[in-house]
Amino acid sequence: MRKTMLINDGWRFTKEGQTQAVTLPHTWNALDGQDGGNDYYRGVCRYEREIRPEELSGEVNVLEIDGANHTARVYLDDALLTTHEGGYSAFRVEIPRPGTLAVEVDNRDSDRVYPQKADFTFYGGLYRDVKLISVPREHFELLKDGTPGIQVTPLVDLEKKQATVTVRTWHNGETVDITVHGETKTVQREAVFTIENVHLWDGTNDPYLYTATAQLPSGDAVSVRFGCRVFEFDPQKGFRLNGRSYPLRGVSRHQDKKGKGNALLYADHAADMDIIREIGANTVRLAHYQHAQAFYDLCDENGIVVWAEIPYITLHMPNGRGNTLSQMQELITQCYNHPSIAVWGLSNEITAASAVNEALLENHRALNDLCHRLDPTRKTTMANVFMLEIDSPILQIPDVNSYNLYYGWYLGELEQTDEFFDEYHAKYPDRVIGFSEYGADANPAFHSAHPEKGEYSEEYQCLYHEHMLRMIEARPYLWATHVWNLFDFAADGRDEGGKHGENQKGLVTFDRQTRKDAFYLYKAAWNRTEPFVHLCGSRYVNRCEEETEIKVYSNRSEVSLYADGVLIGTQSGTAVFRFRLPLTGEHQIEARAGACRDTMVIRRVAAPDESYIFNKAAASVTNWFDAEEIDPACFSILDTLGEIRQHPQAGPIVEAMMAKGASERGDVADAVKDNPVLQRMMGRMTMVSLLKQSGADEQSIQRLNRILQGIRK
Ligand code: ADA
Repeated sequence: MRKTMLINDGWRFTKEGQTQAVTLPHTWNALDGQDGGNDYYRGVCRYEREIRPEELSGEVNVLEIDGANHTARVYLDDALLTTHEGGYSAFRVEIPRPGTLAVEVDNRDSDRVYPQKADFTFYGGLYRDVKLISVPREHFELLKDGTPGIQVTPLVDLEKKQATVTVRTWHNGETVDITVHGETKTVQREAVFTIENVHLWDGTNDPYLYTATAQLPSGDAVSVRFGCRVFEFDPQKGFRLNGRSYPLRGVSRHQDKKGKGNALLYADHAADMDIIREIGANTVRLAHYQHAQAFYDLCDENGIVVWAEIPYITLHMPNGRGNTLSQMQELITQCYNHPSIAVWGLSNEITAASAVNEALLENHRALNDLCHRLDPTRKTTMANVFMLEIDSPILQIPDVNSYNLYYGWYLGELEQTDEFFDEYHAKYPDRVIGFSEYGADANPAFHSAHPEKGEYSEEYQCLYHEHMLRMIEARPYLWATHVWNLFDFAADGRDEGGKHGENQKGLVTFDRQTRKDAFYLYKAAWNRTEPFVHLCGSRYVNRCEEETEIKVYSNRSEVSLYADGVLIGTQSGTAVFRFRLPLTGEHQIEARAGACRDTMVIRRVAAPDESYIFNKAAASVTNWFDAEEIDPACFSILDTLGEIRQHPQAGPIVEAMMAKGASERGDVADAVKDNPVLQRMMGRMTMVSLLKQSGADEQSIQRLNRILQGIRK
């Protein structure tokens, strides 16, 4: 018999000489990792617990630690039992006798353990479950890479409606009884089963799961669920599930939450999955590391197709090669049986801070080969940064490609996303391409009648995503698209958009309490089961425009708008419904679609509500520039950098201005200057948007405009 016991209680936690009692899951960065300043505690802390004789009830007793970020050293009565490098995968070690168990957890800088440079907080701690597994002398393998001891490979023949299920086991006995779908076979290690009239794991429609069980004569048994499905990737038709088109449209998720850090409970995971189901996504990218087994289980149960990855991110470390391979080995070993997983992600934006050189290529080839060796049934992918040239040799390594693009947020205009994919697809029609990240930050406190990037307004986030939704719908060849991110998350180094330490690209706030308006755009496009209607701008109460836009998101095809009980209009369409409404005083607004209702109150005010404006300086630039008379026969800040650059008189003026700005920004600017992709992209931007993004003040923008207006085109 096998006994698995949680030992989350009774721990003593010591940080900098101070000891306190804690219950796992626990992180020491729950608060300082989320409050900005990039100053959260990164050090070595110690967790201790007595292991009592009665807790070691097996002939062999194994400790399982599901997550210790990022390096753990495990001691029993001060003797080192094991060291584990990698903060997001599980590991096990045998506990030979009772005693004092101590786990030293280390989240200091390292030149060999990933991640070290990334836009999220590296919370230190024993932040997942810790267990004791007691087994007889004859038992399934436990130690190697945290293996479940059983591996199930279902291969489906769709025409015959048949699955061939190969079950492999690792154990130290002679024979094993393996049972699948009511049939038991006694074998040494491996058995093959045929399931006729197979019930498919069919995504969100019907995520049917089978169970495979293996038992040894000693009584030790393991049991896993598996699903029978066919995933295909077509460069023209995109993703296919079980032989039919099934575009993967969804979101990314980080594993942290306001006030808790990464120390989540099962209820937190389940609540996140409920939100994924509510928005109607059929895929999730579990970024940027191995997530809790509980979450992959939830994806299996809910039919959510998963992109799983390791934290090989931003910067290639010459000493980190072994760590990328061991993290991938653990990811695949521990997650192989999850039917929801479609791809293994090799790296994320790895060329953001590293050159594409032989060391980088070799590390990716080694990872790619490892994935194929451990799992010939799945594809590999990478999430590439927008600056990576599309003819880069690194794109030839993974089976399918993907890009993270933020045109229309950090740099460039929304339409450049469309152009990027059109160019890529025209040049490489035989390559599978996806859109692994896109998003725009929004703080639900900020609002705007004329949404612009950089405002952090909910309204700009909506416009951004409306564009991306249209862009995606027009390009069915995109195998997967993932919004960055479903939830705001901690990046302690950030300080922007009115919050410290948060990346606010979430469609839902960090505490999961507020669904931003953009959430409902995707819900309208993706959720086919729960009819709803949503009024945008319910937090944008005080408006000073004479006539305002009322926007409604709904998955119904007809929406009616009422103001103060009077019908304003009825519109047919999909997802987005726009109405104009003259504002006089305070108005009760109601949207109706079938039996669904949503209401809000808005009111006319004399002057803009300052509390809605994040960047007051940039807002005044916008106002000035909207009102100014600009002579189109002459150059102005409305022209693109590319157009101005080509003119013999205007060109040198902007070049000199750009060079001055660059010298103030140091090494980042060098990367921009030498990067042809960035240069091309900047060439397509208007001078005013470039200047605003670089933080130029109103006066200097006006000055440049006056100079340019003096030069005829
Ligand atoms: C990168 C990175 C993400 C994310 C994003 C952002 O693309 O892959 O981790 O943080 O930037 O929001 O800037």
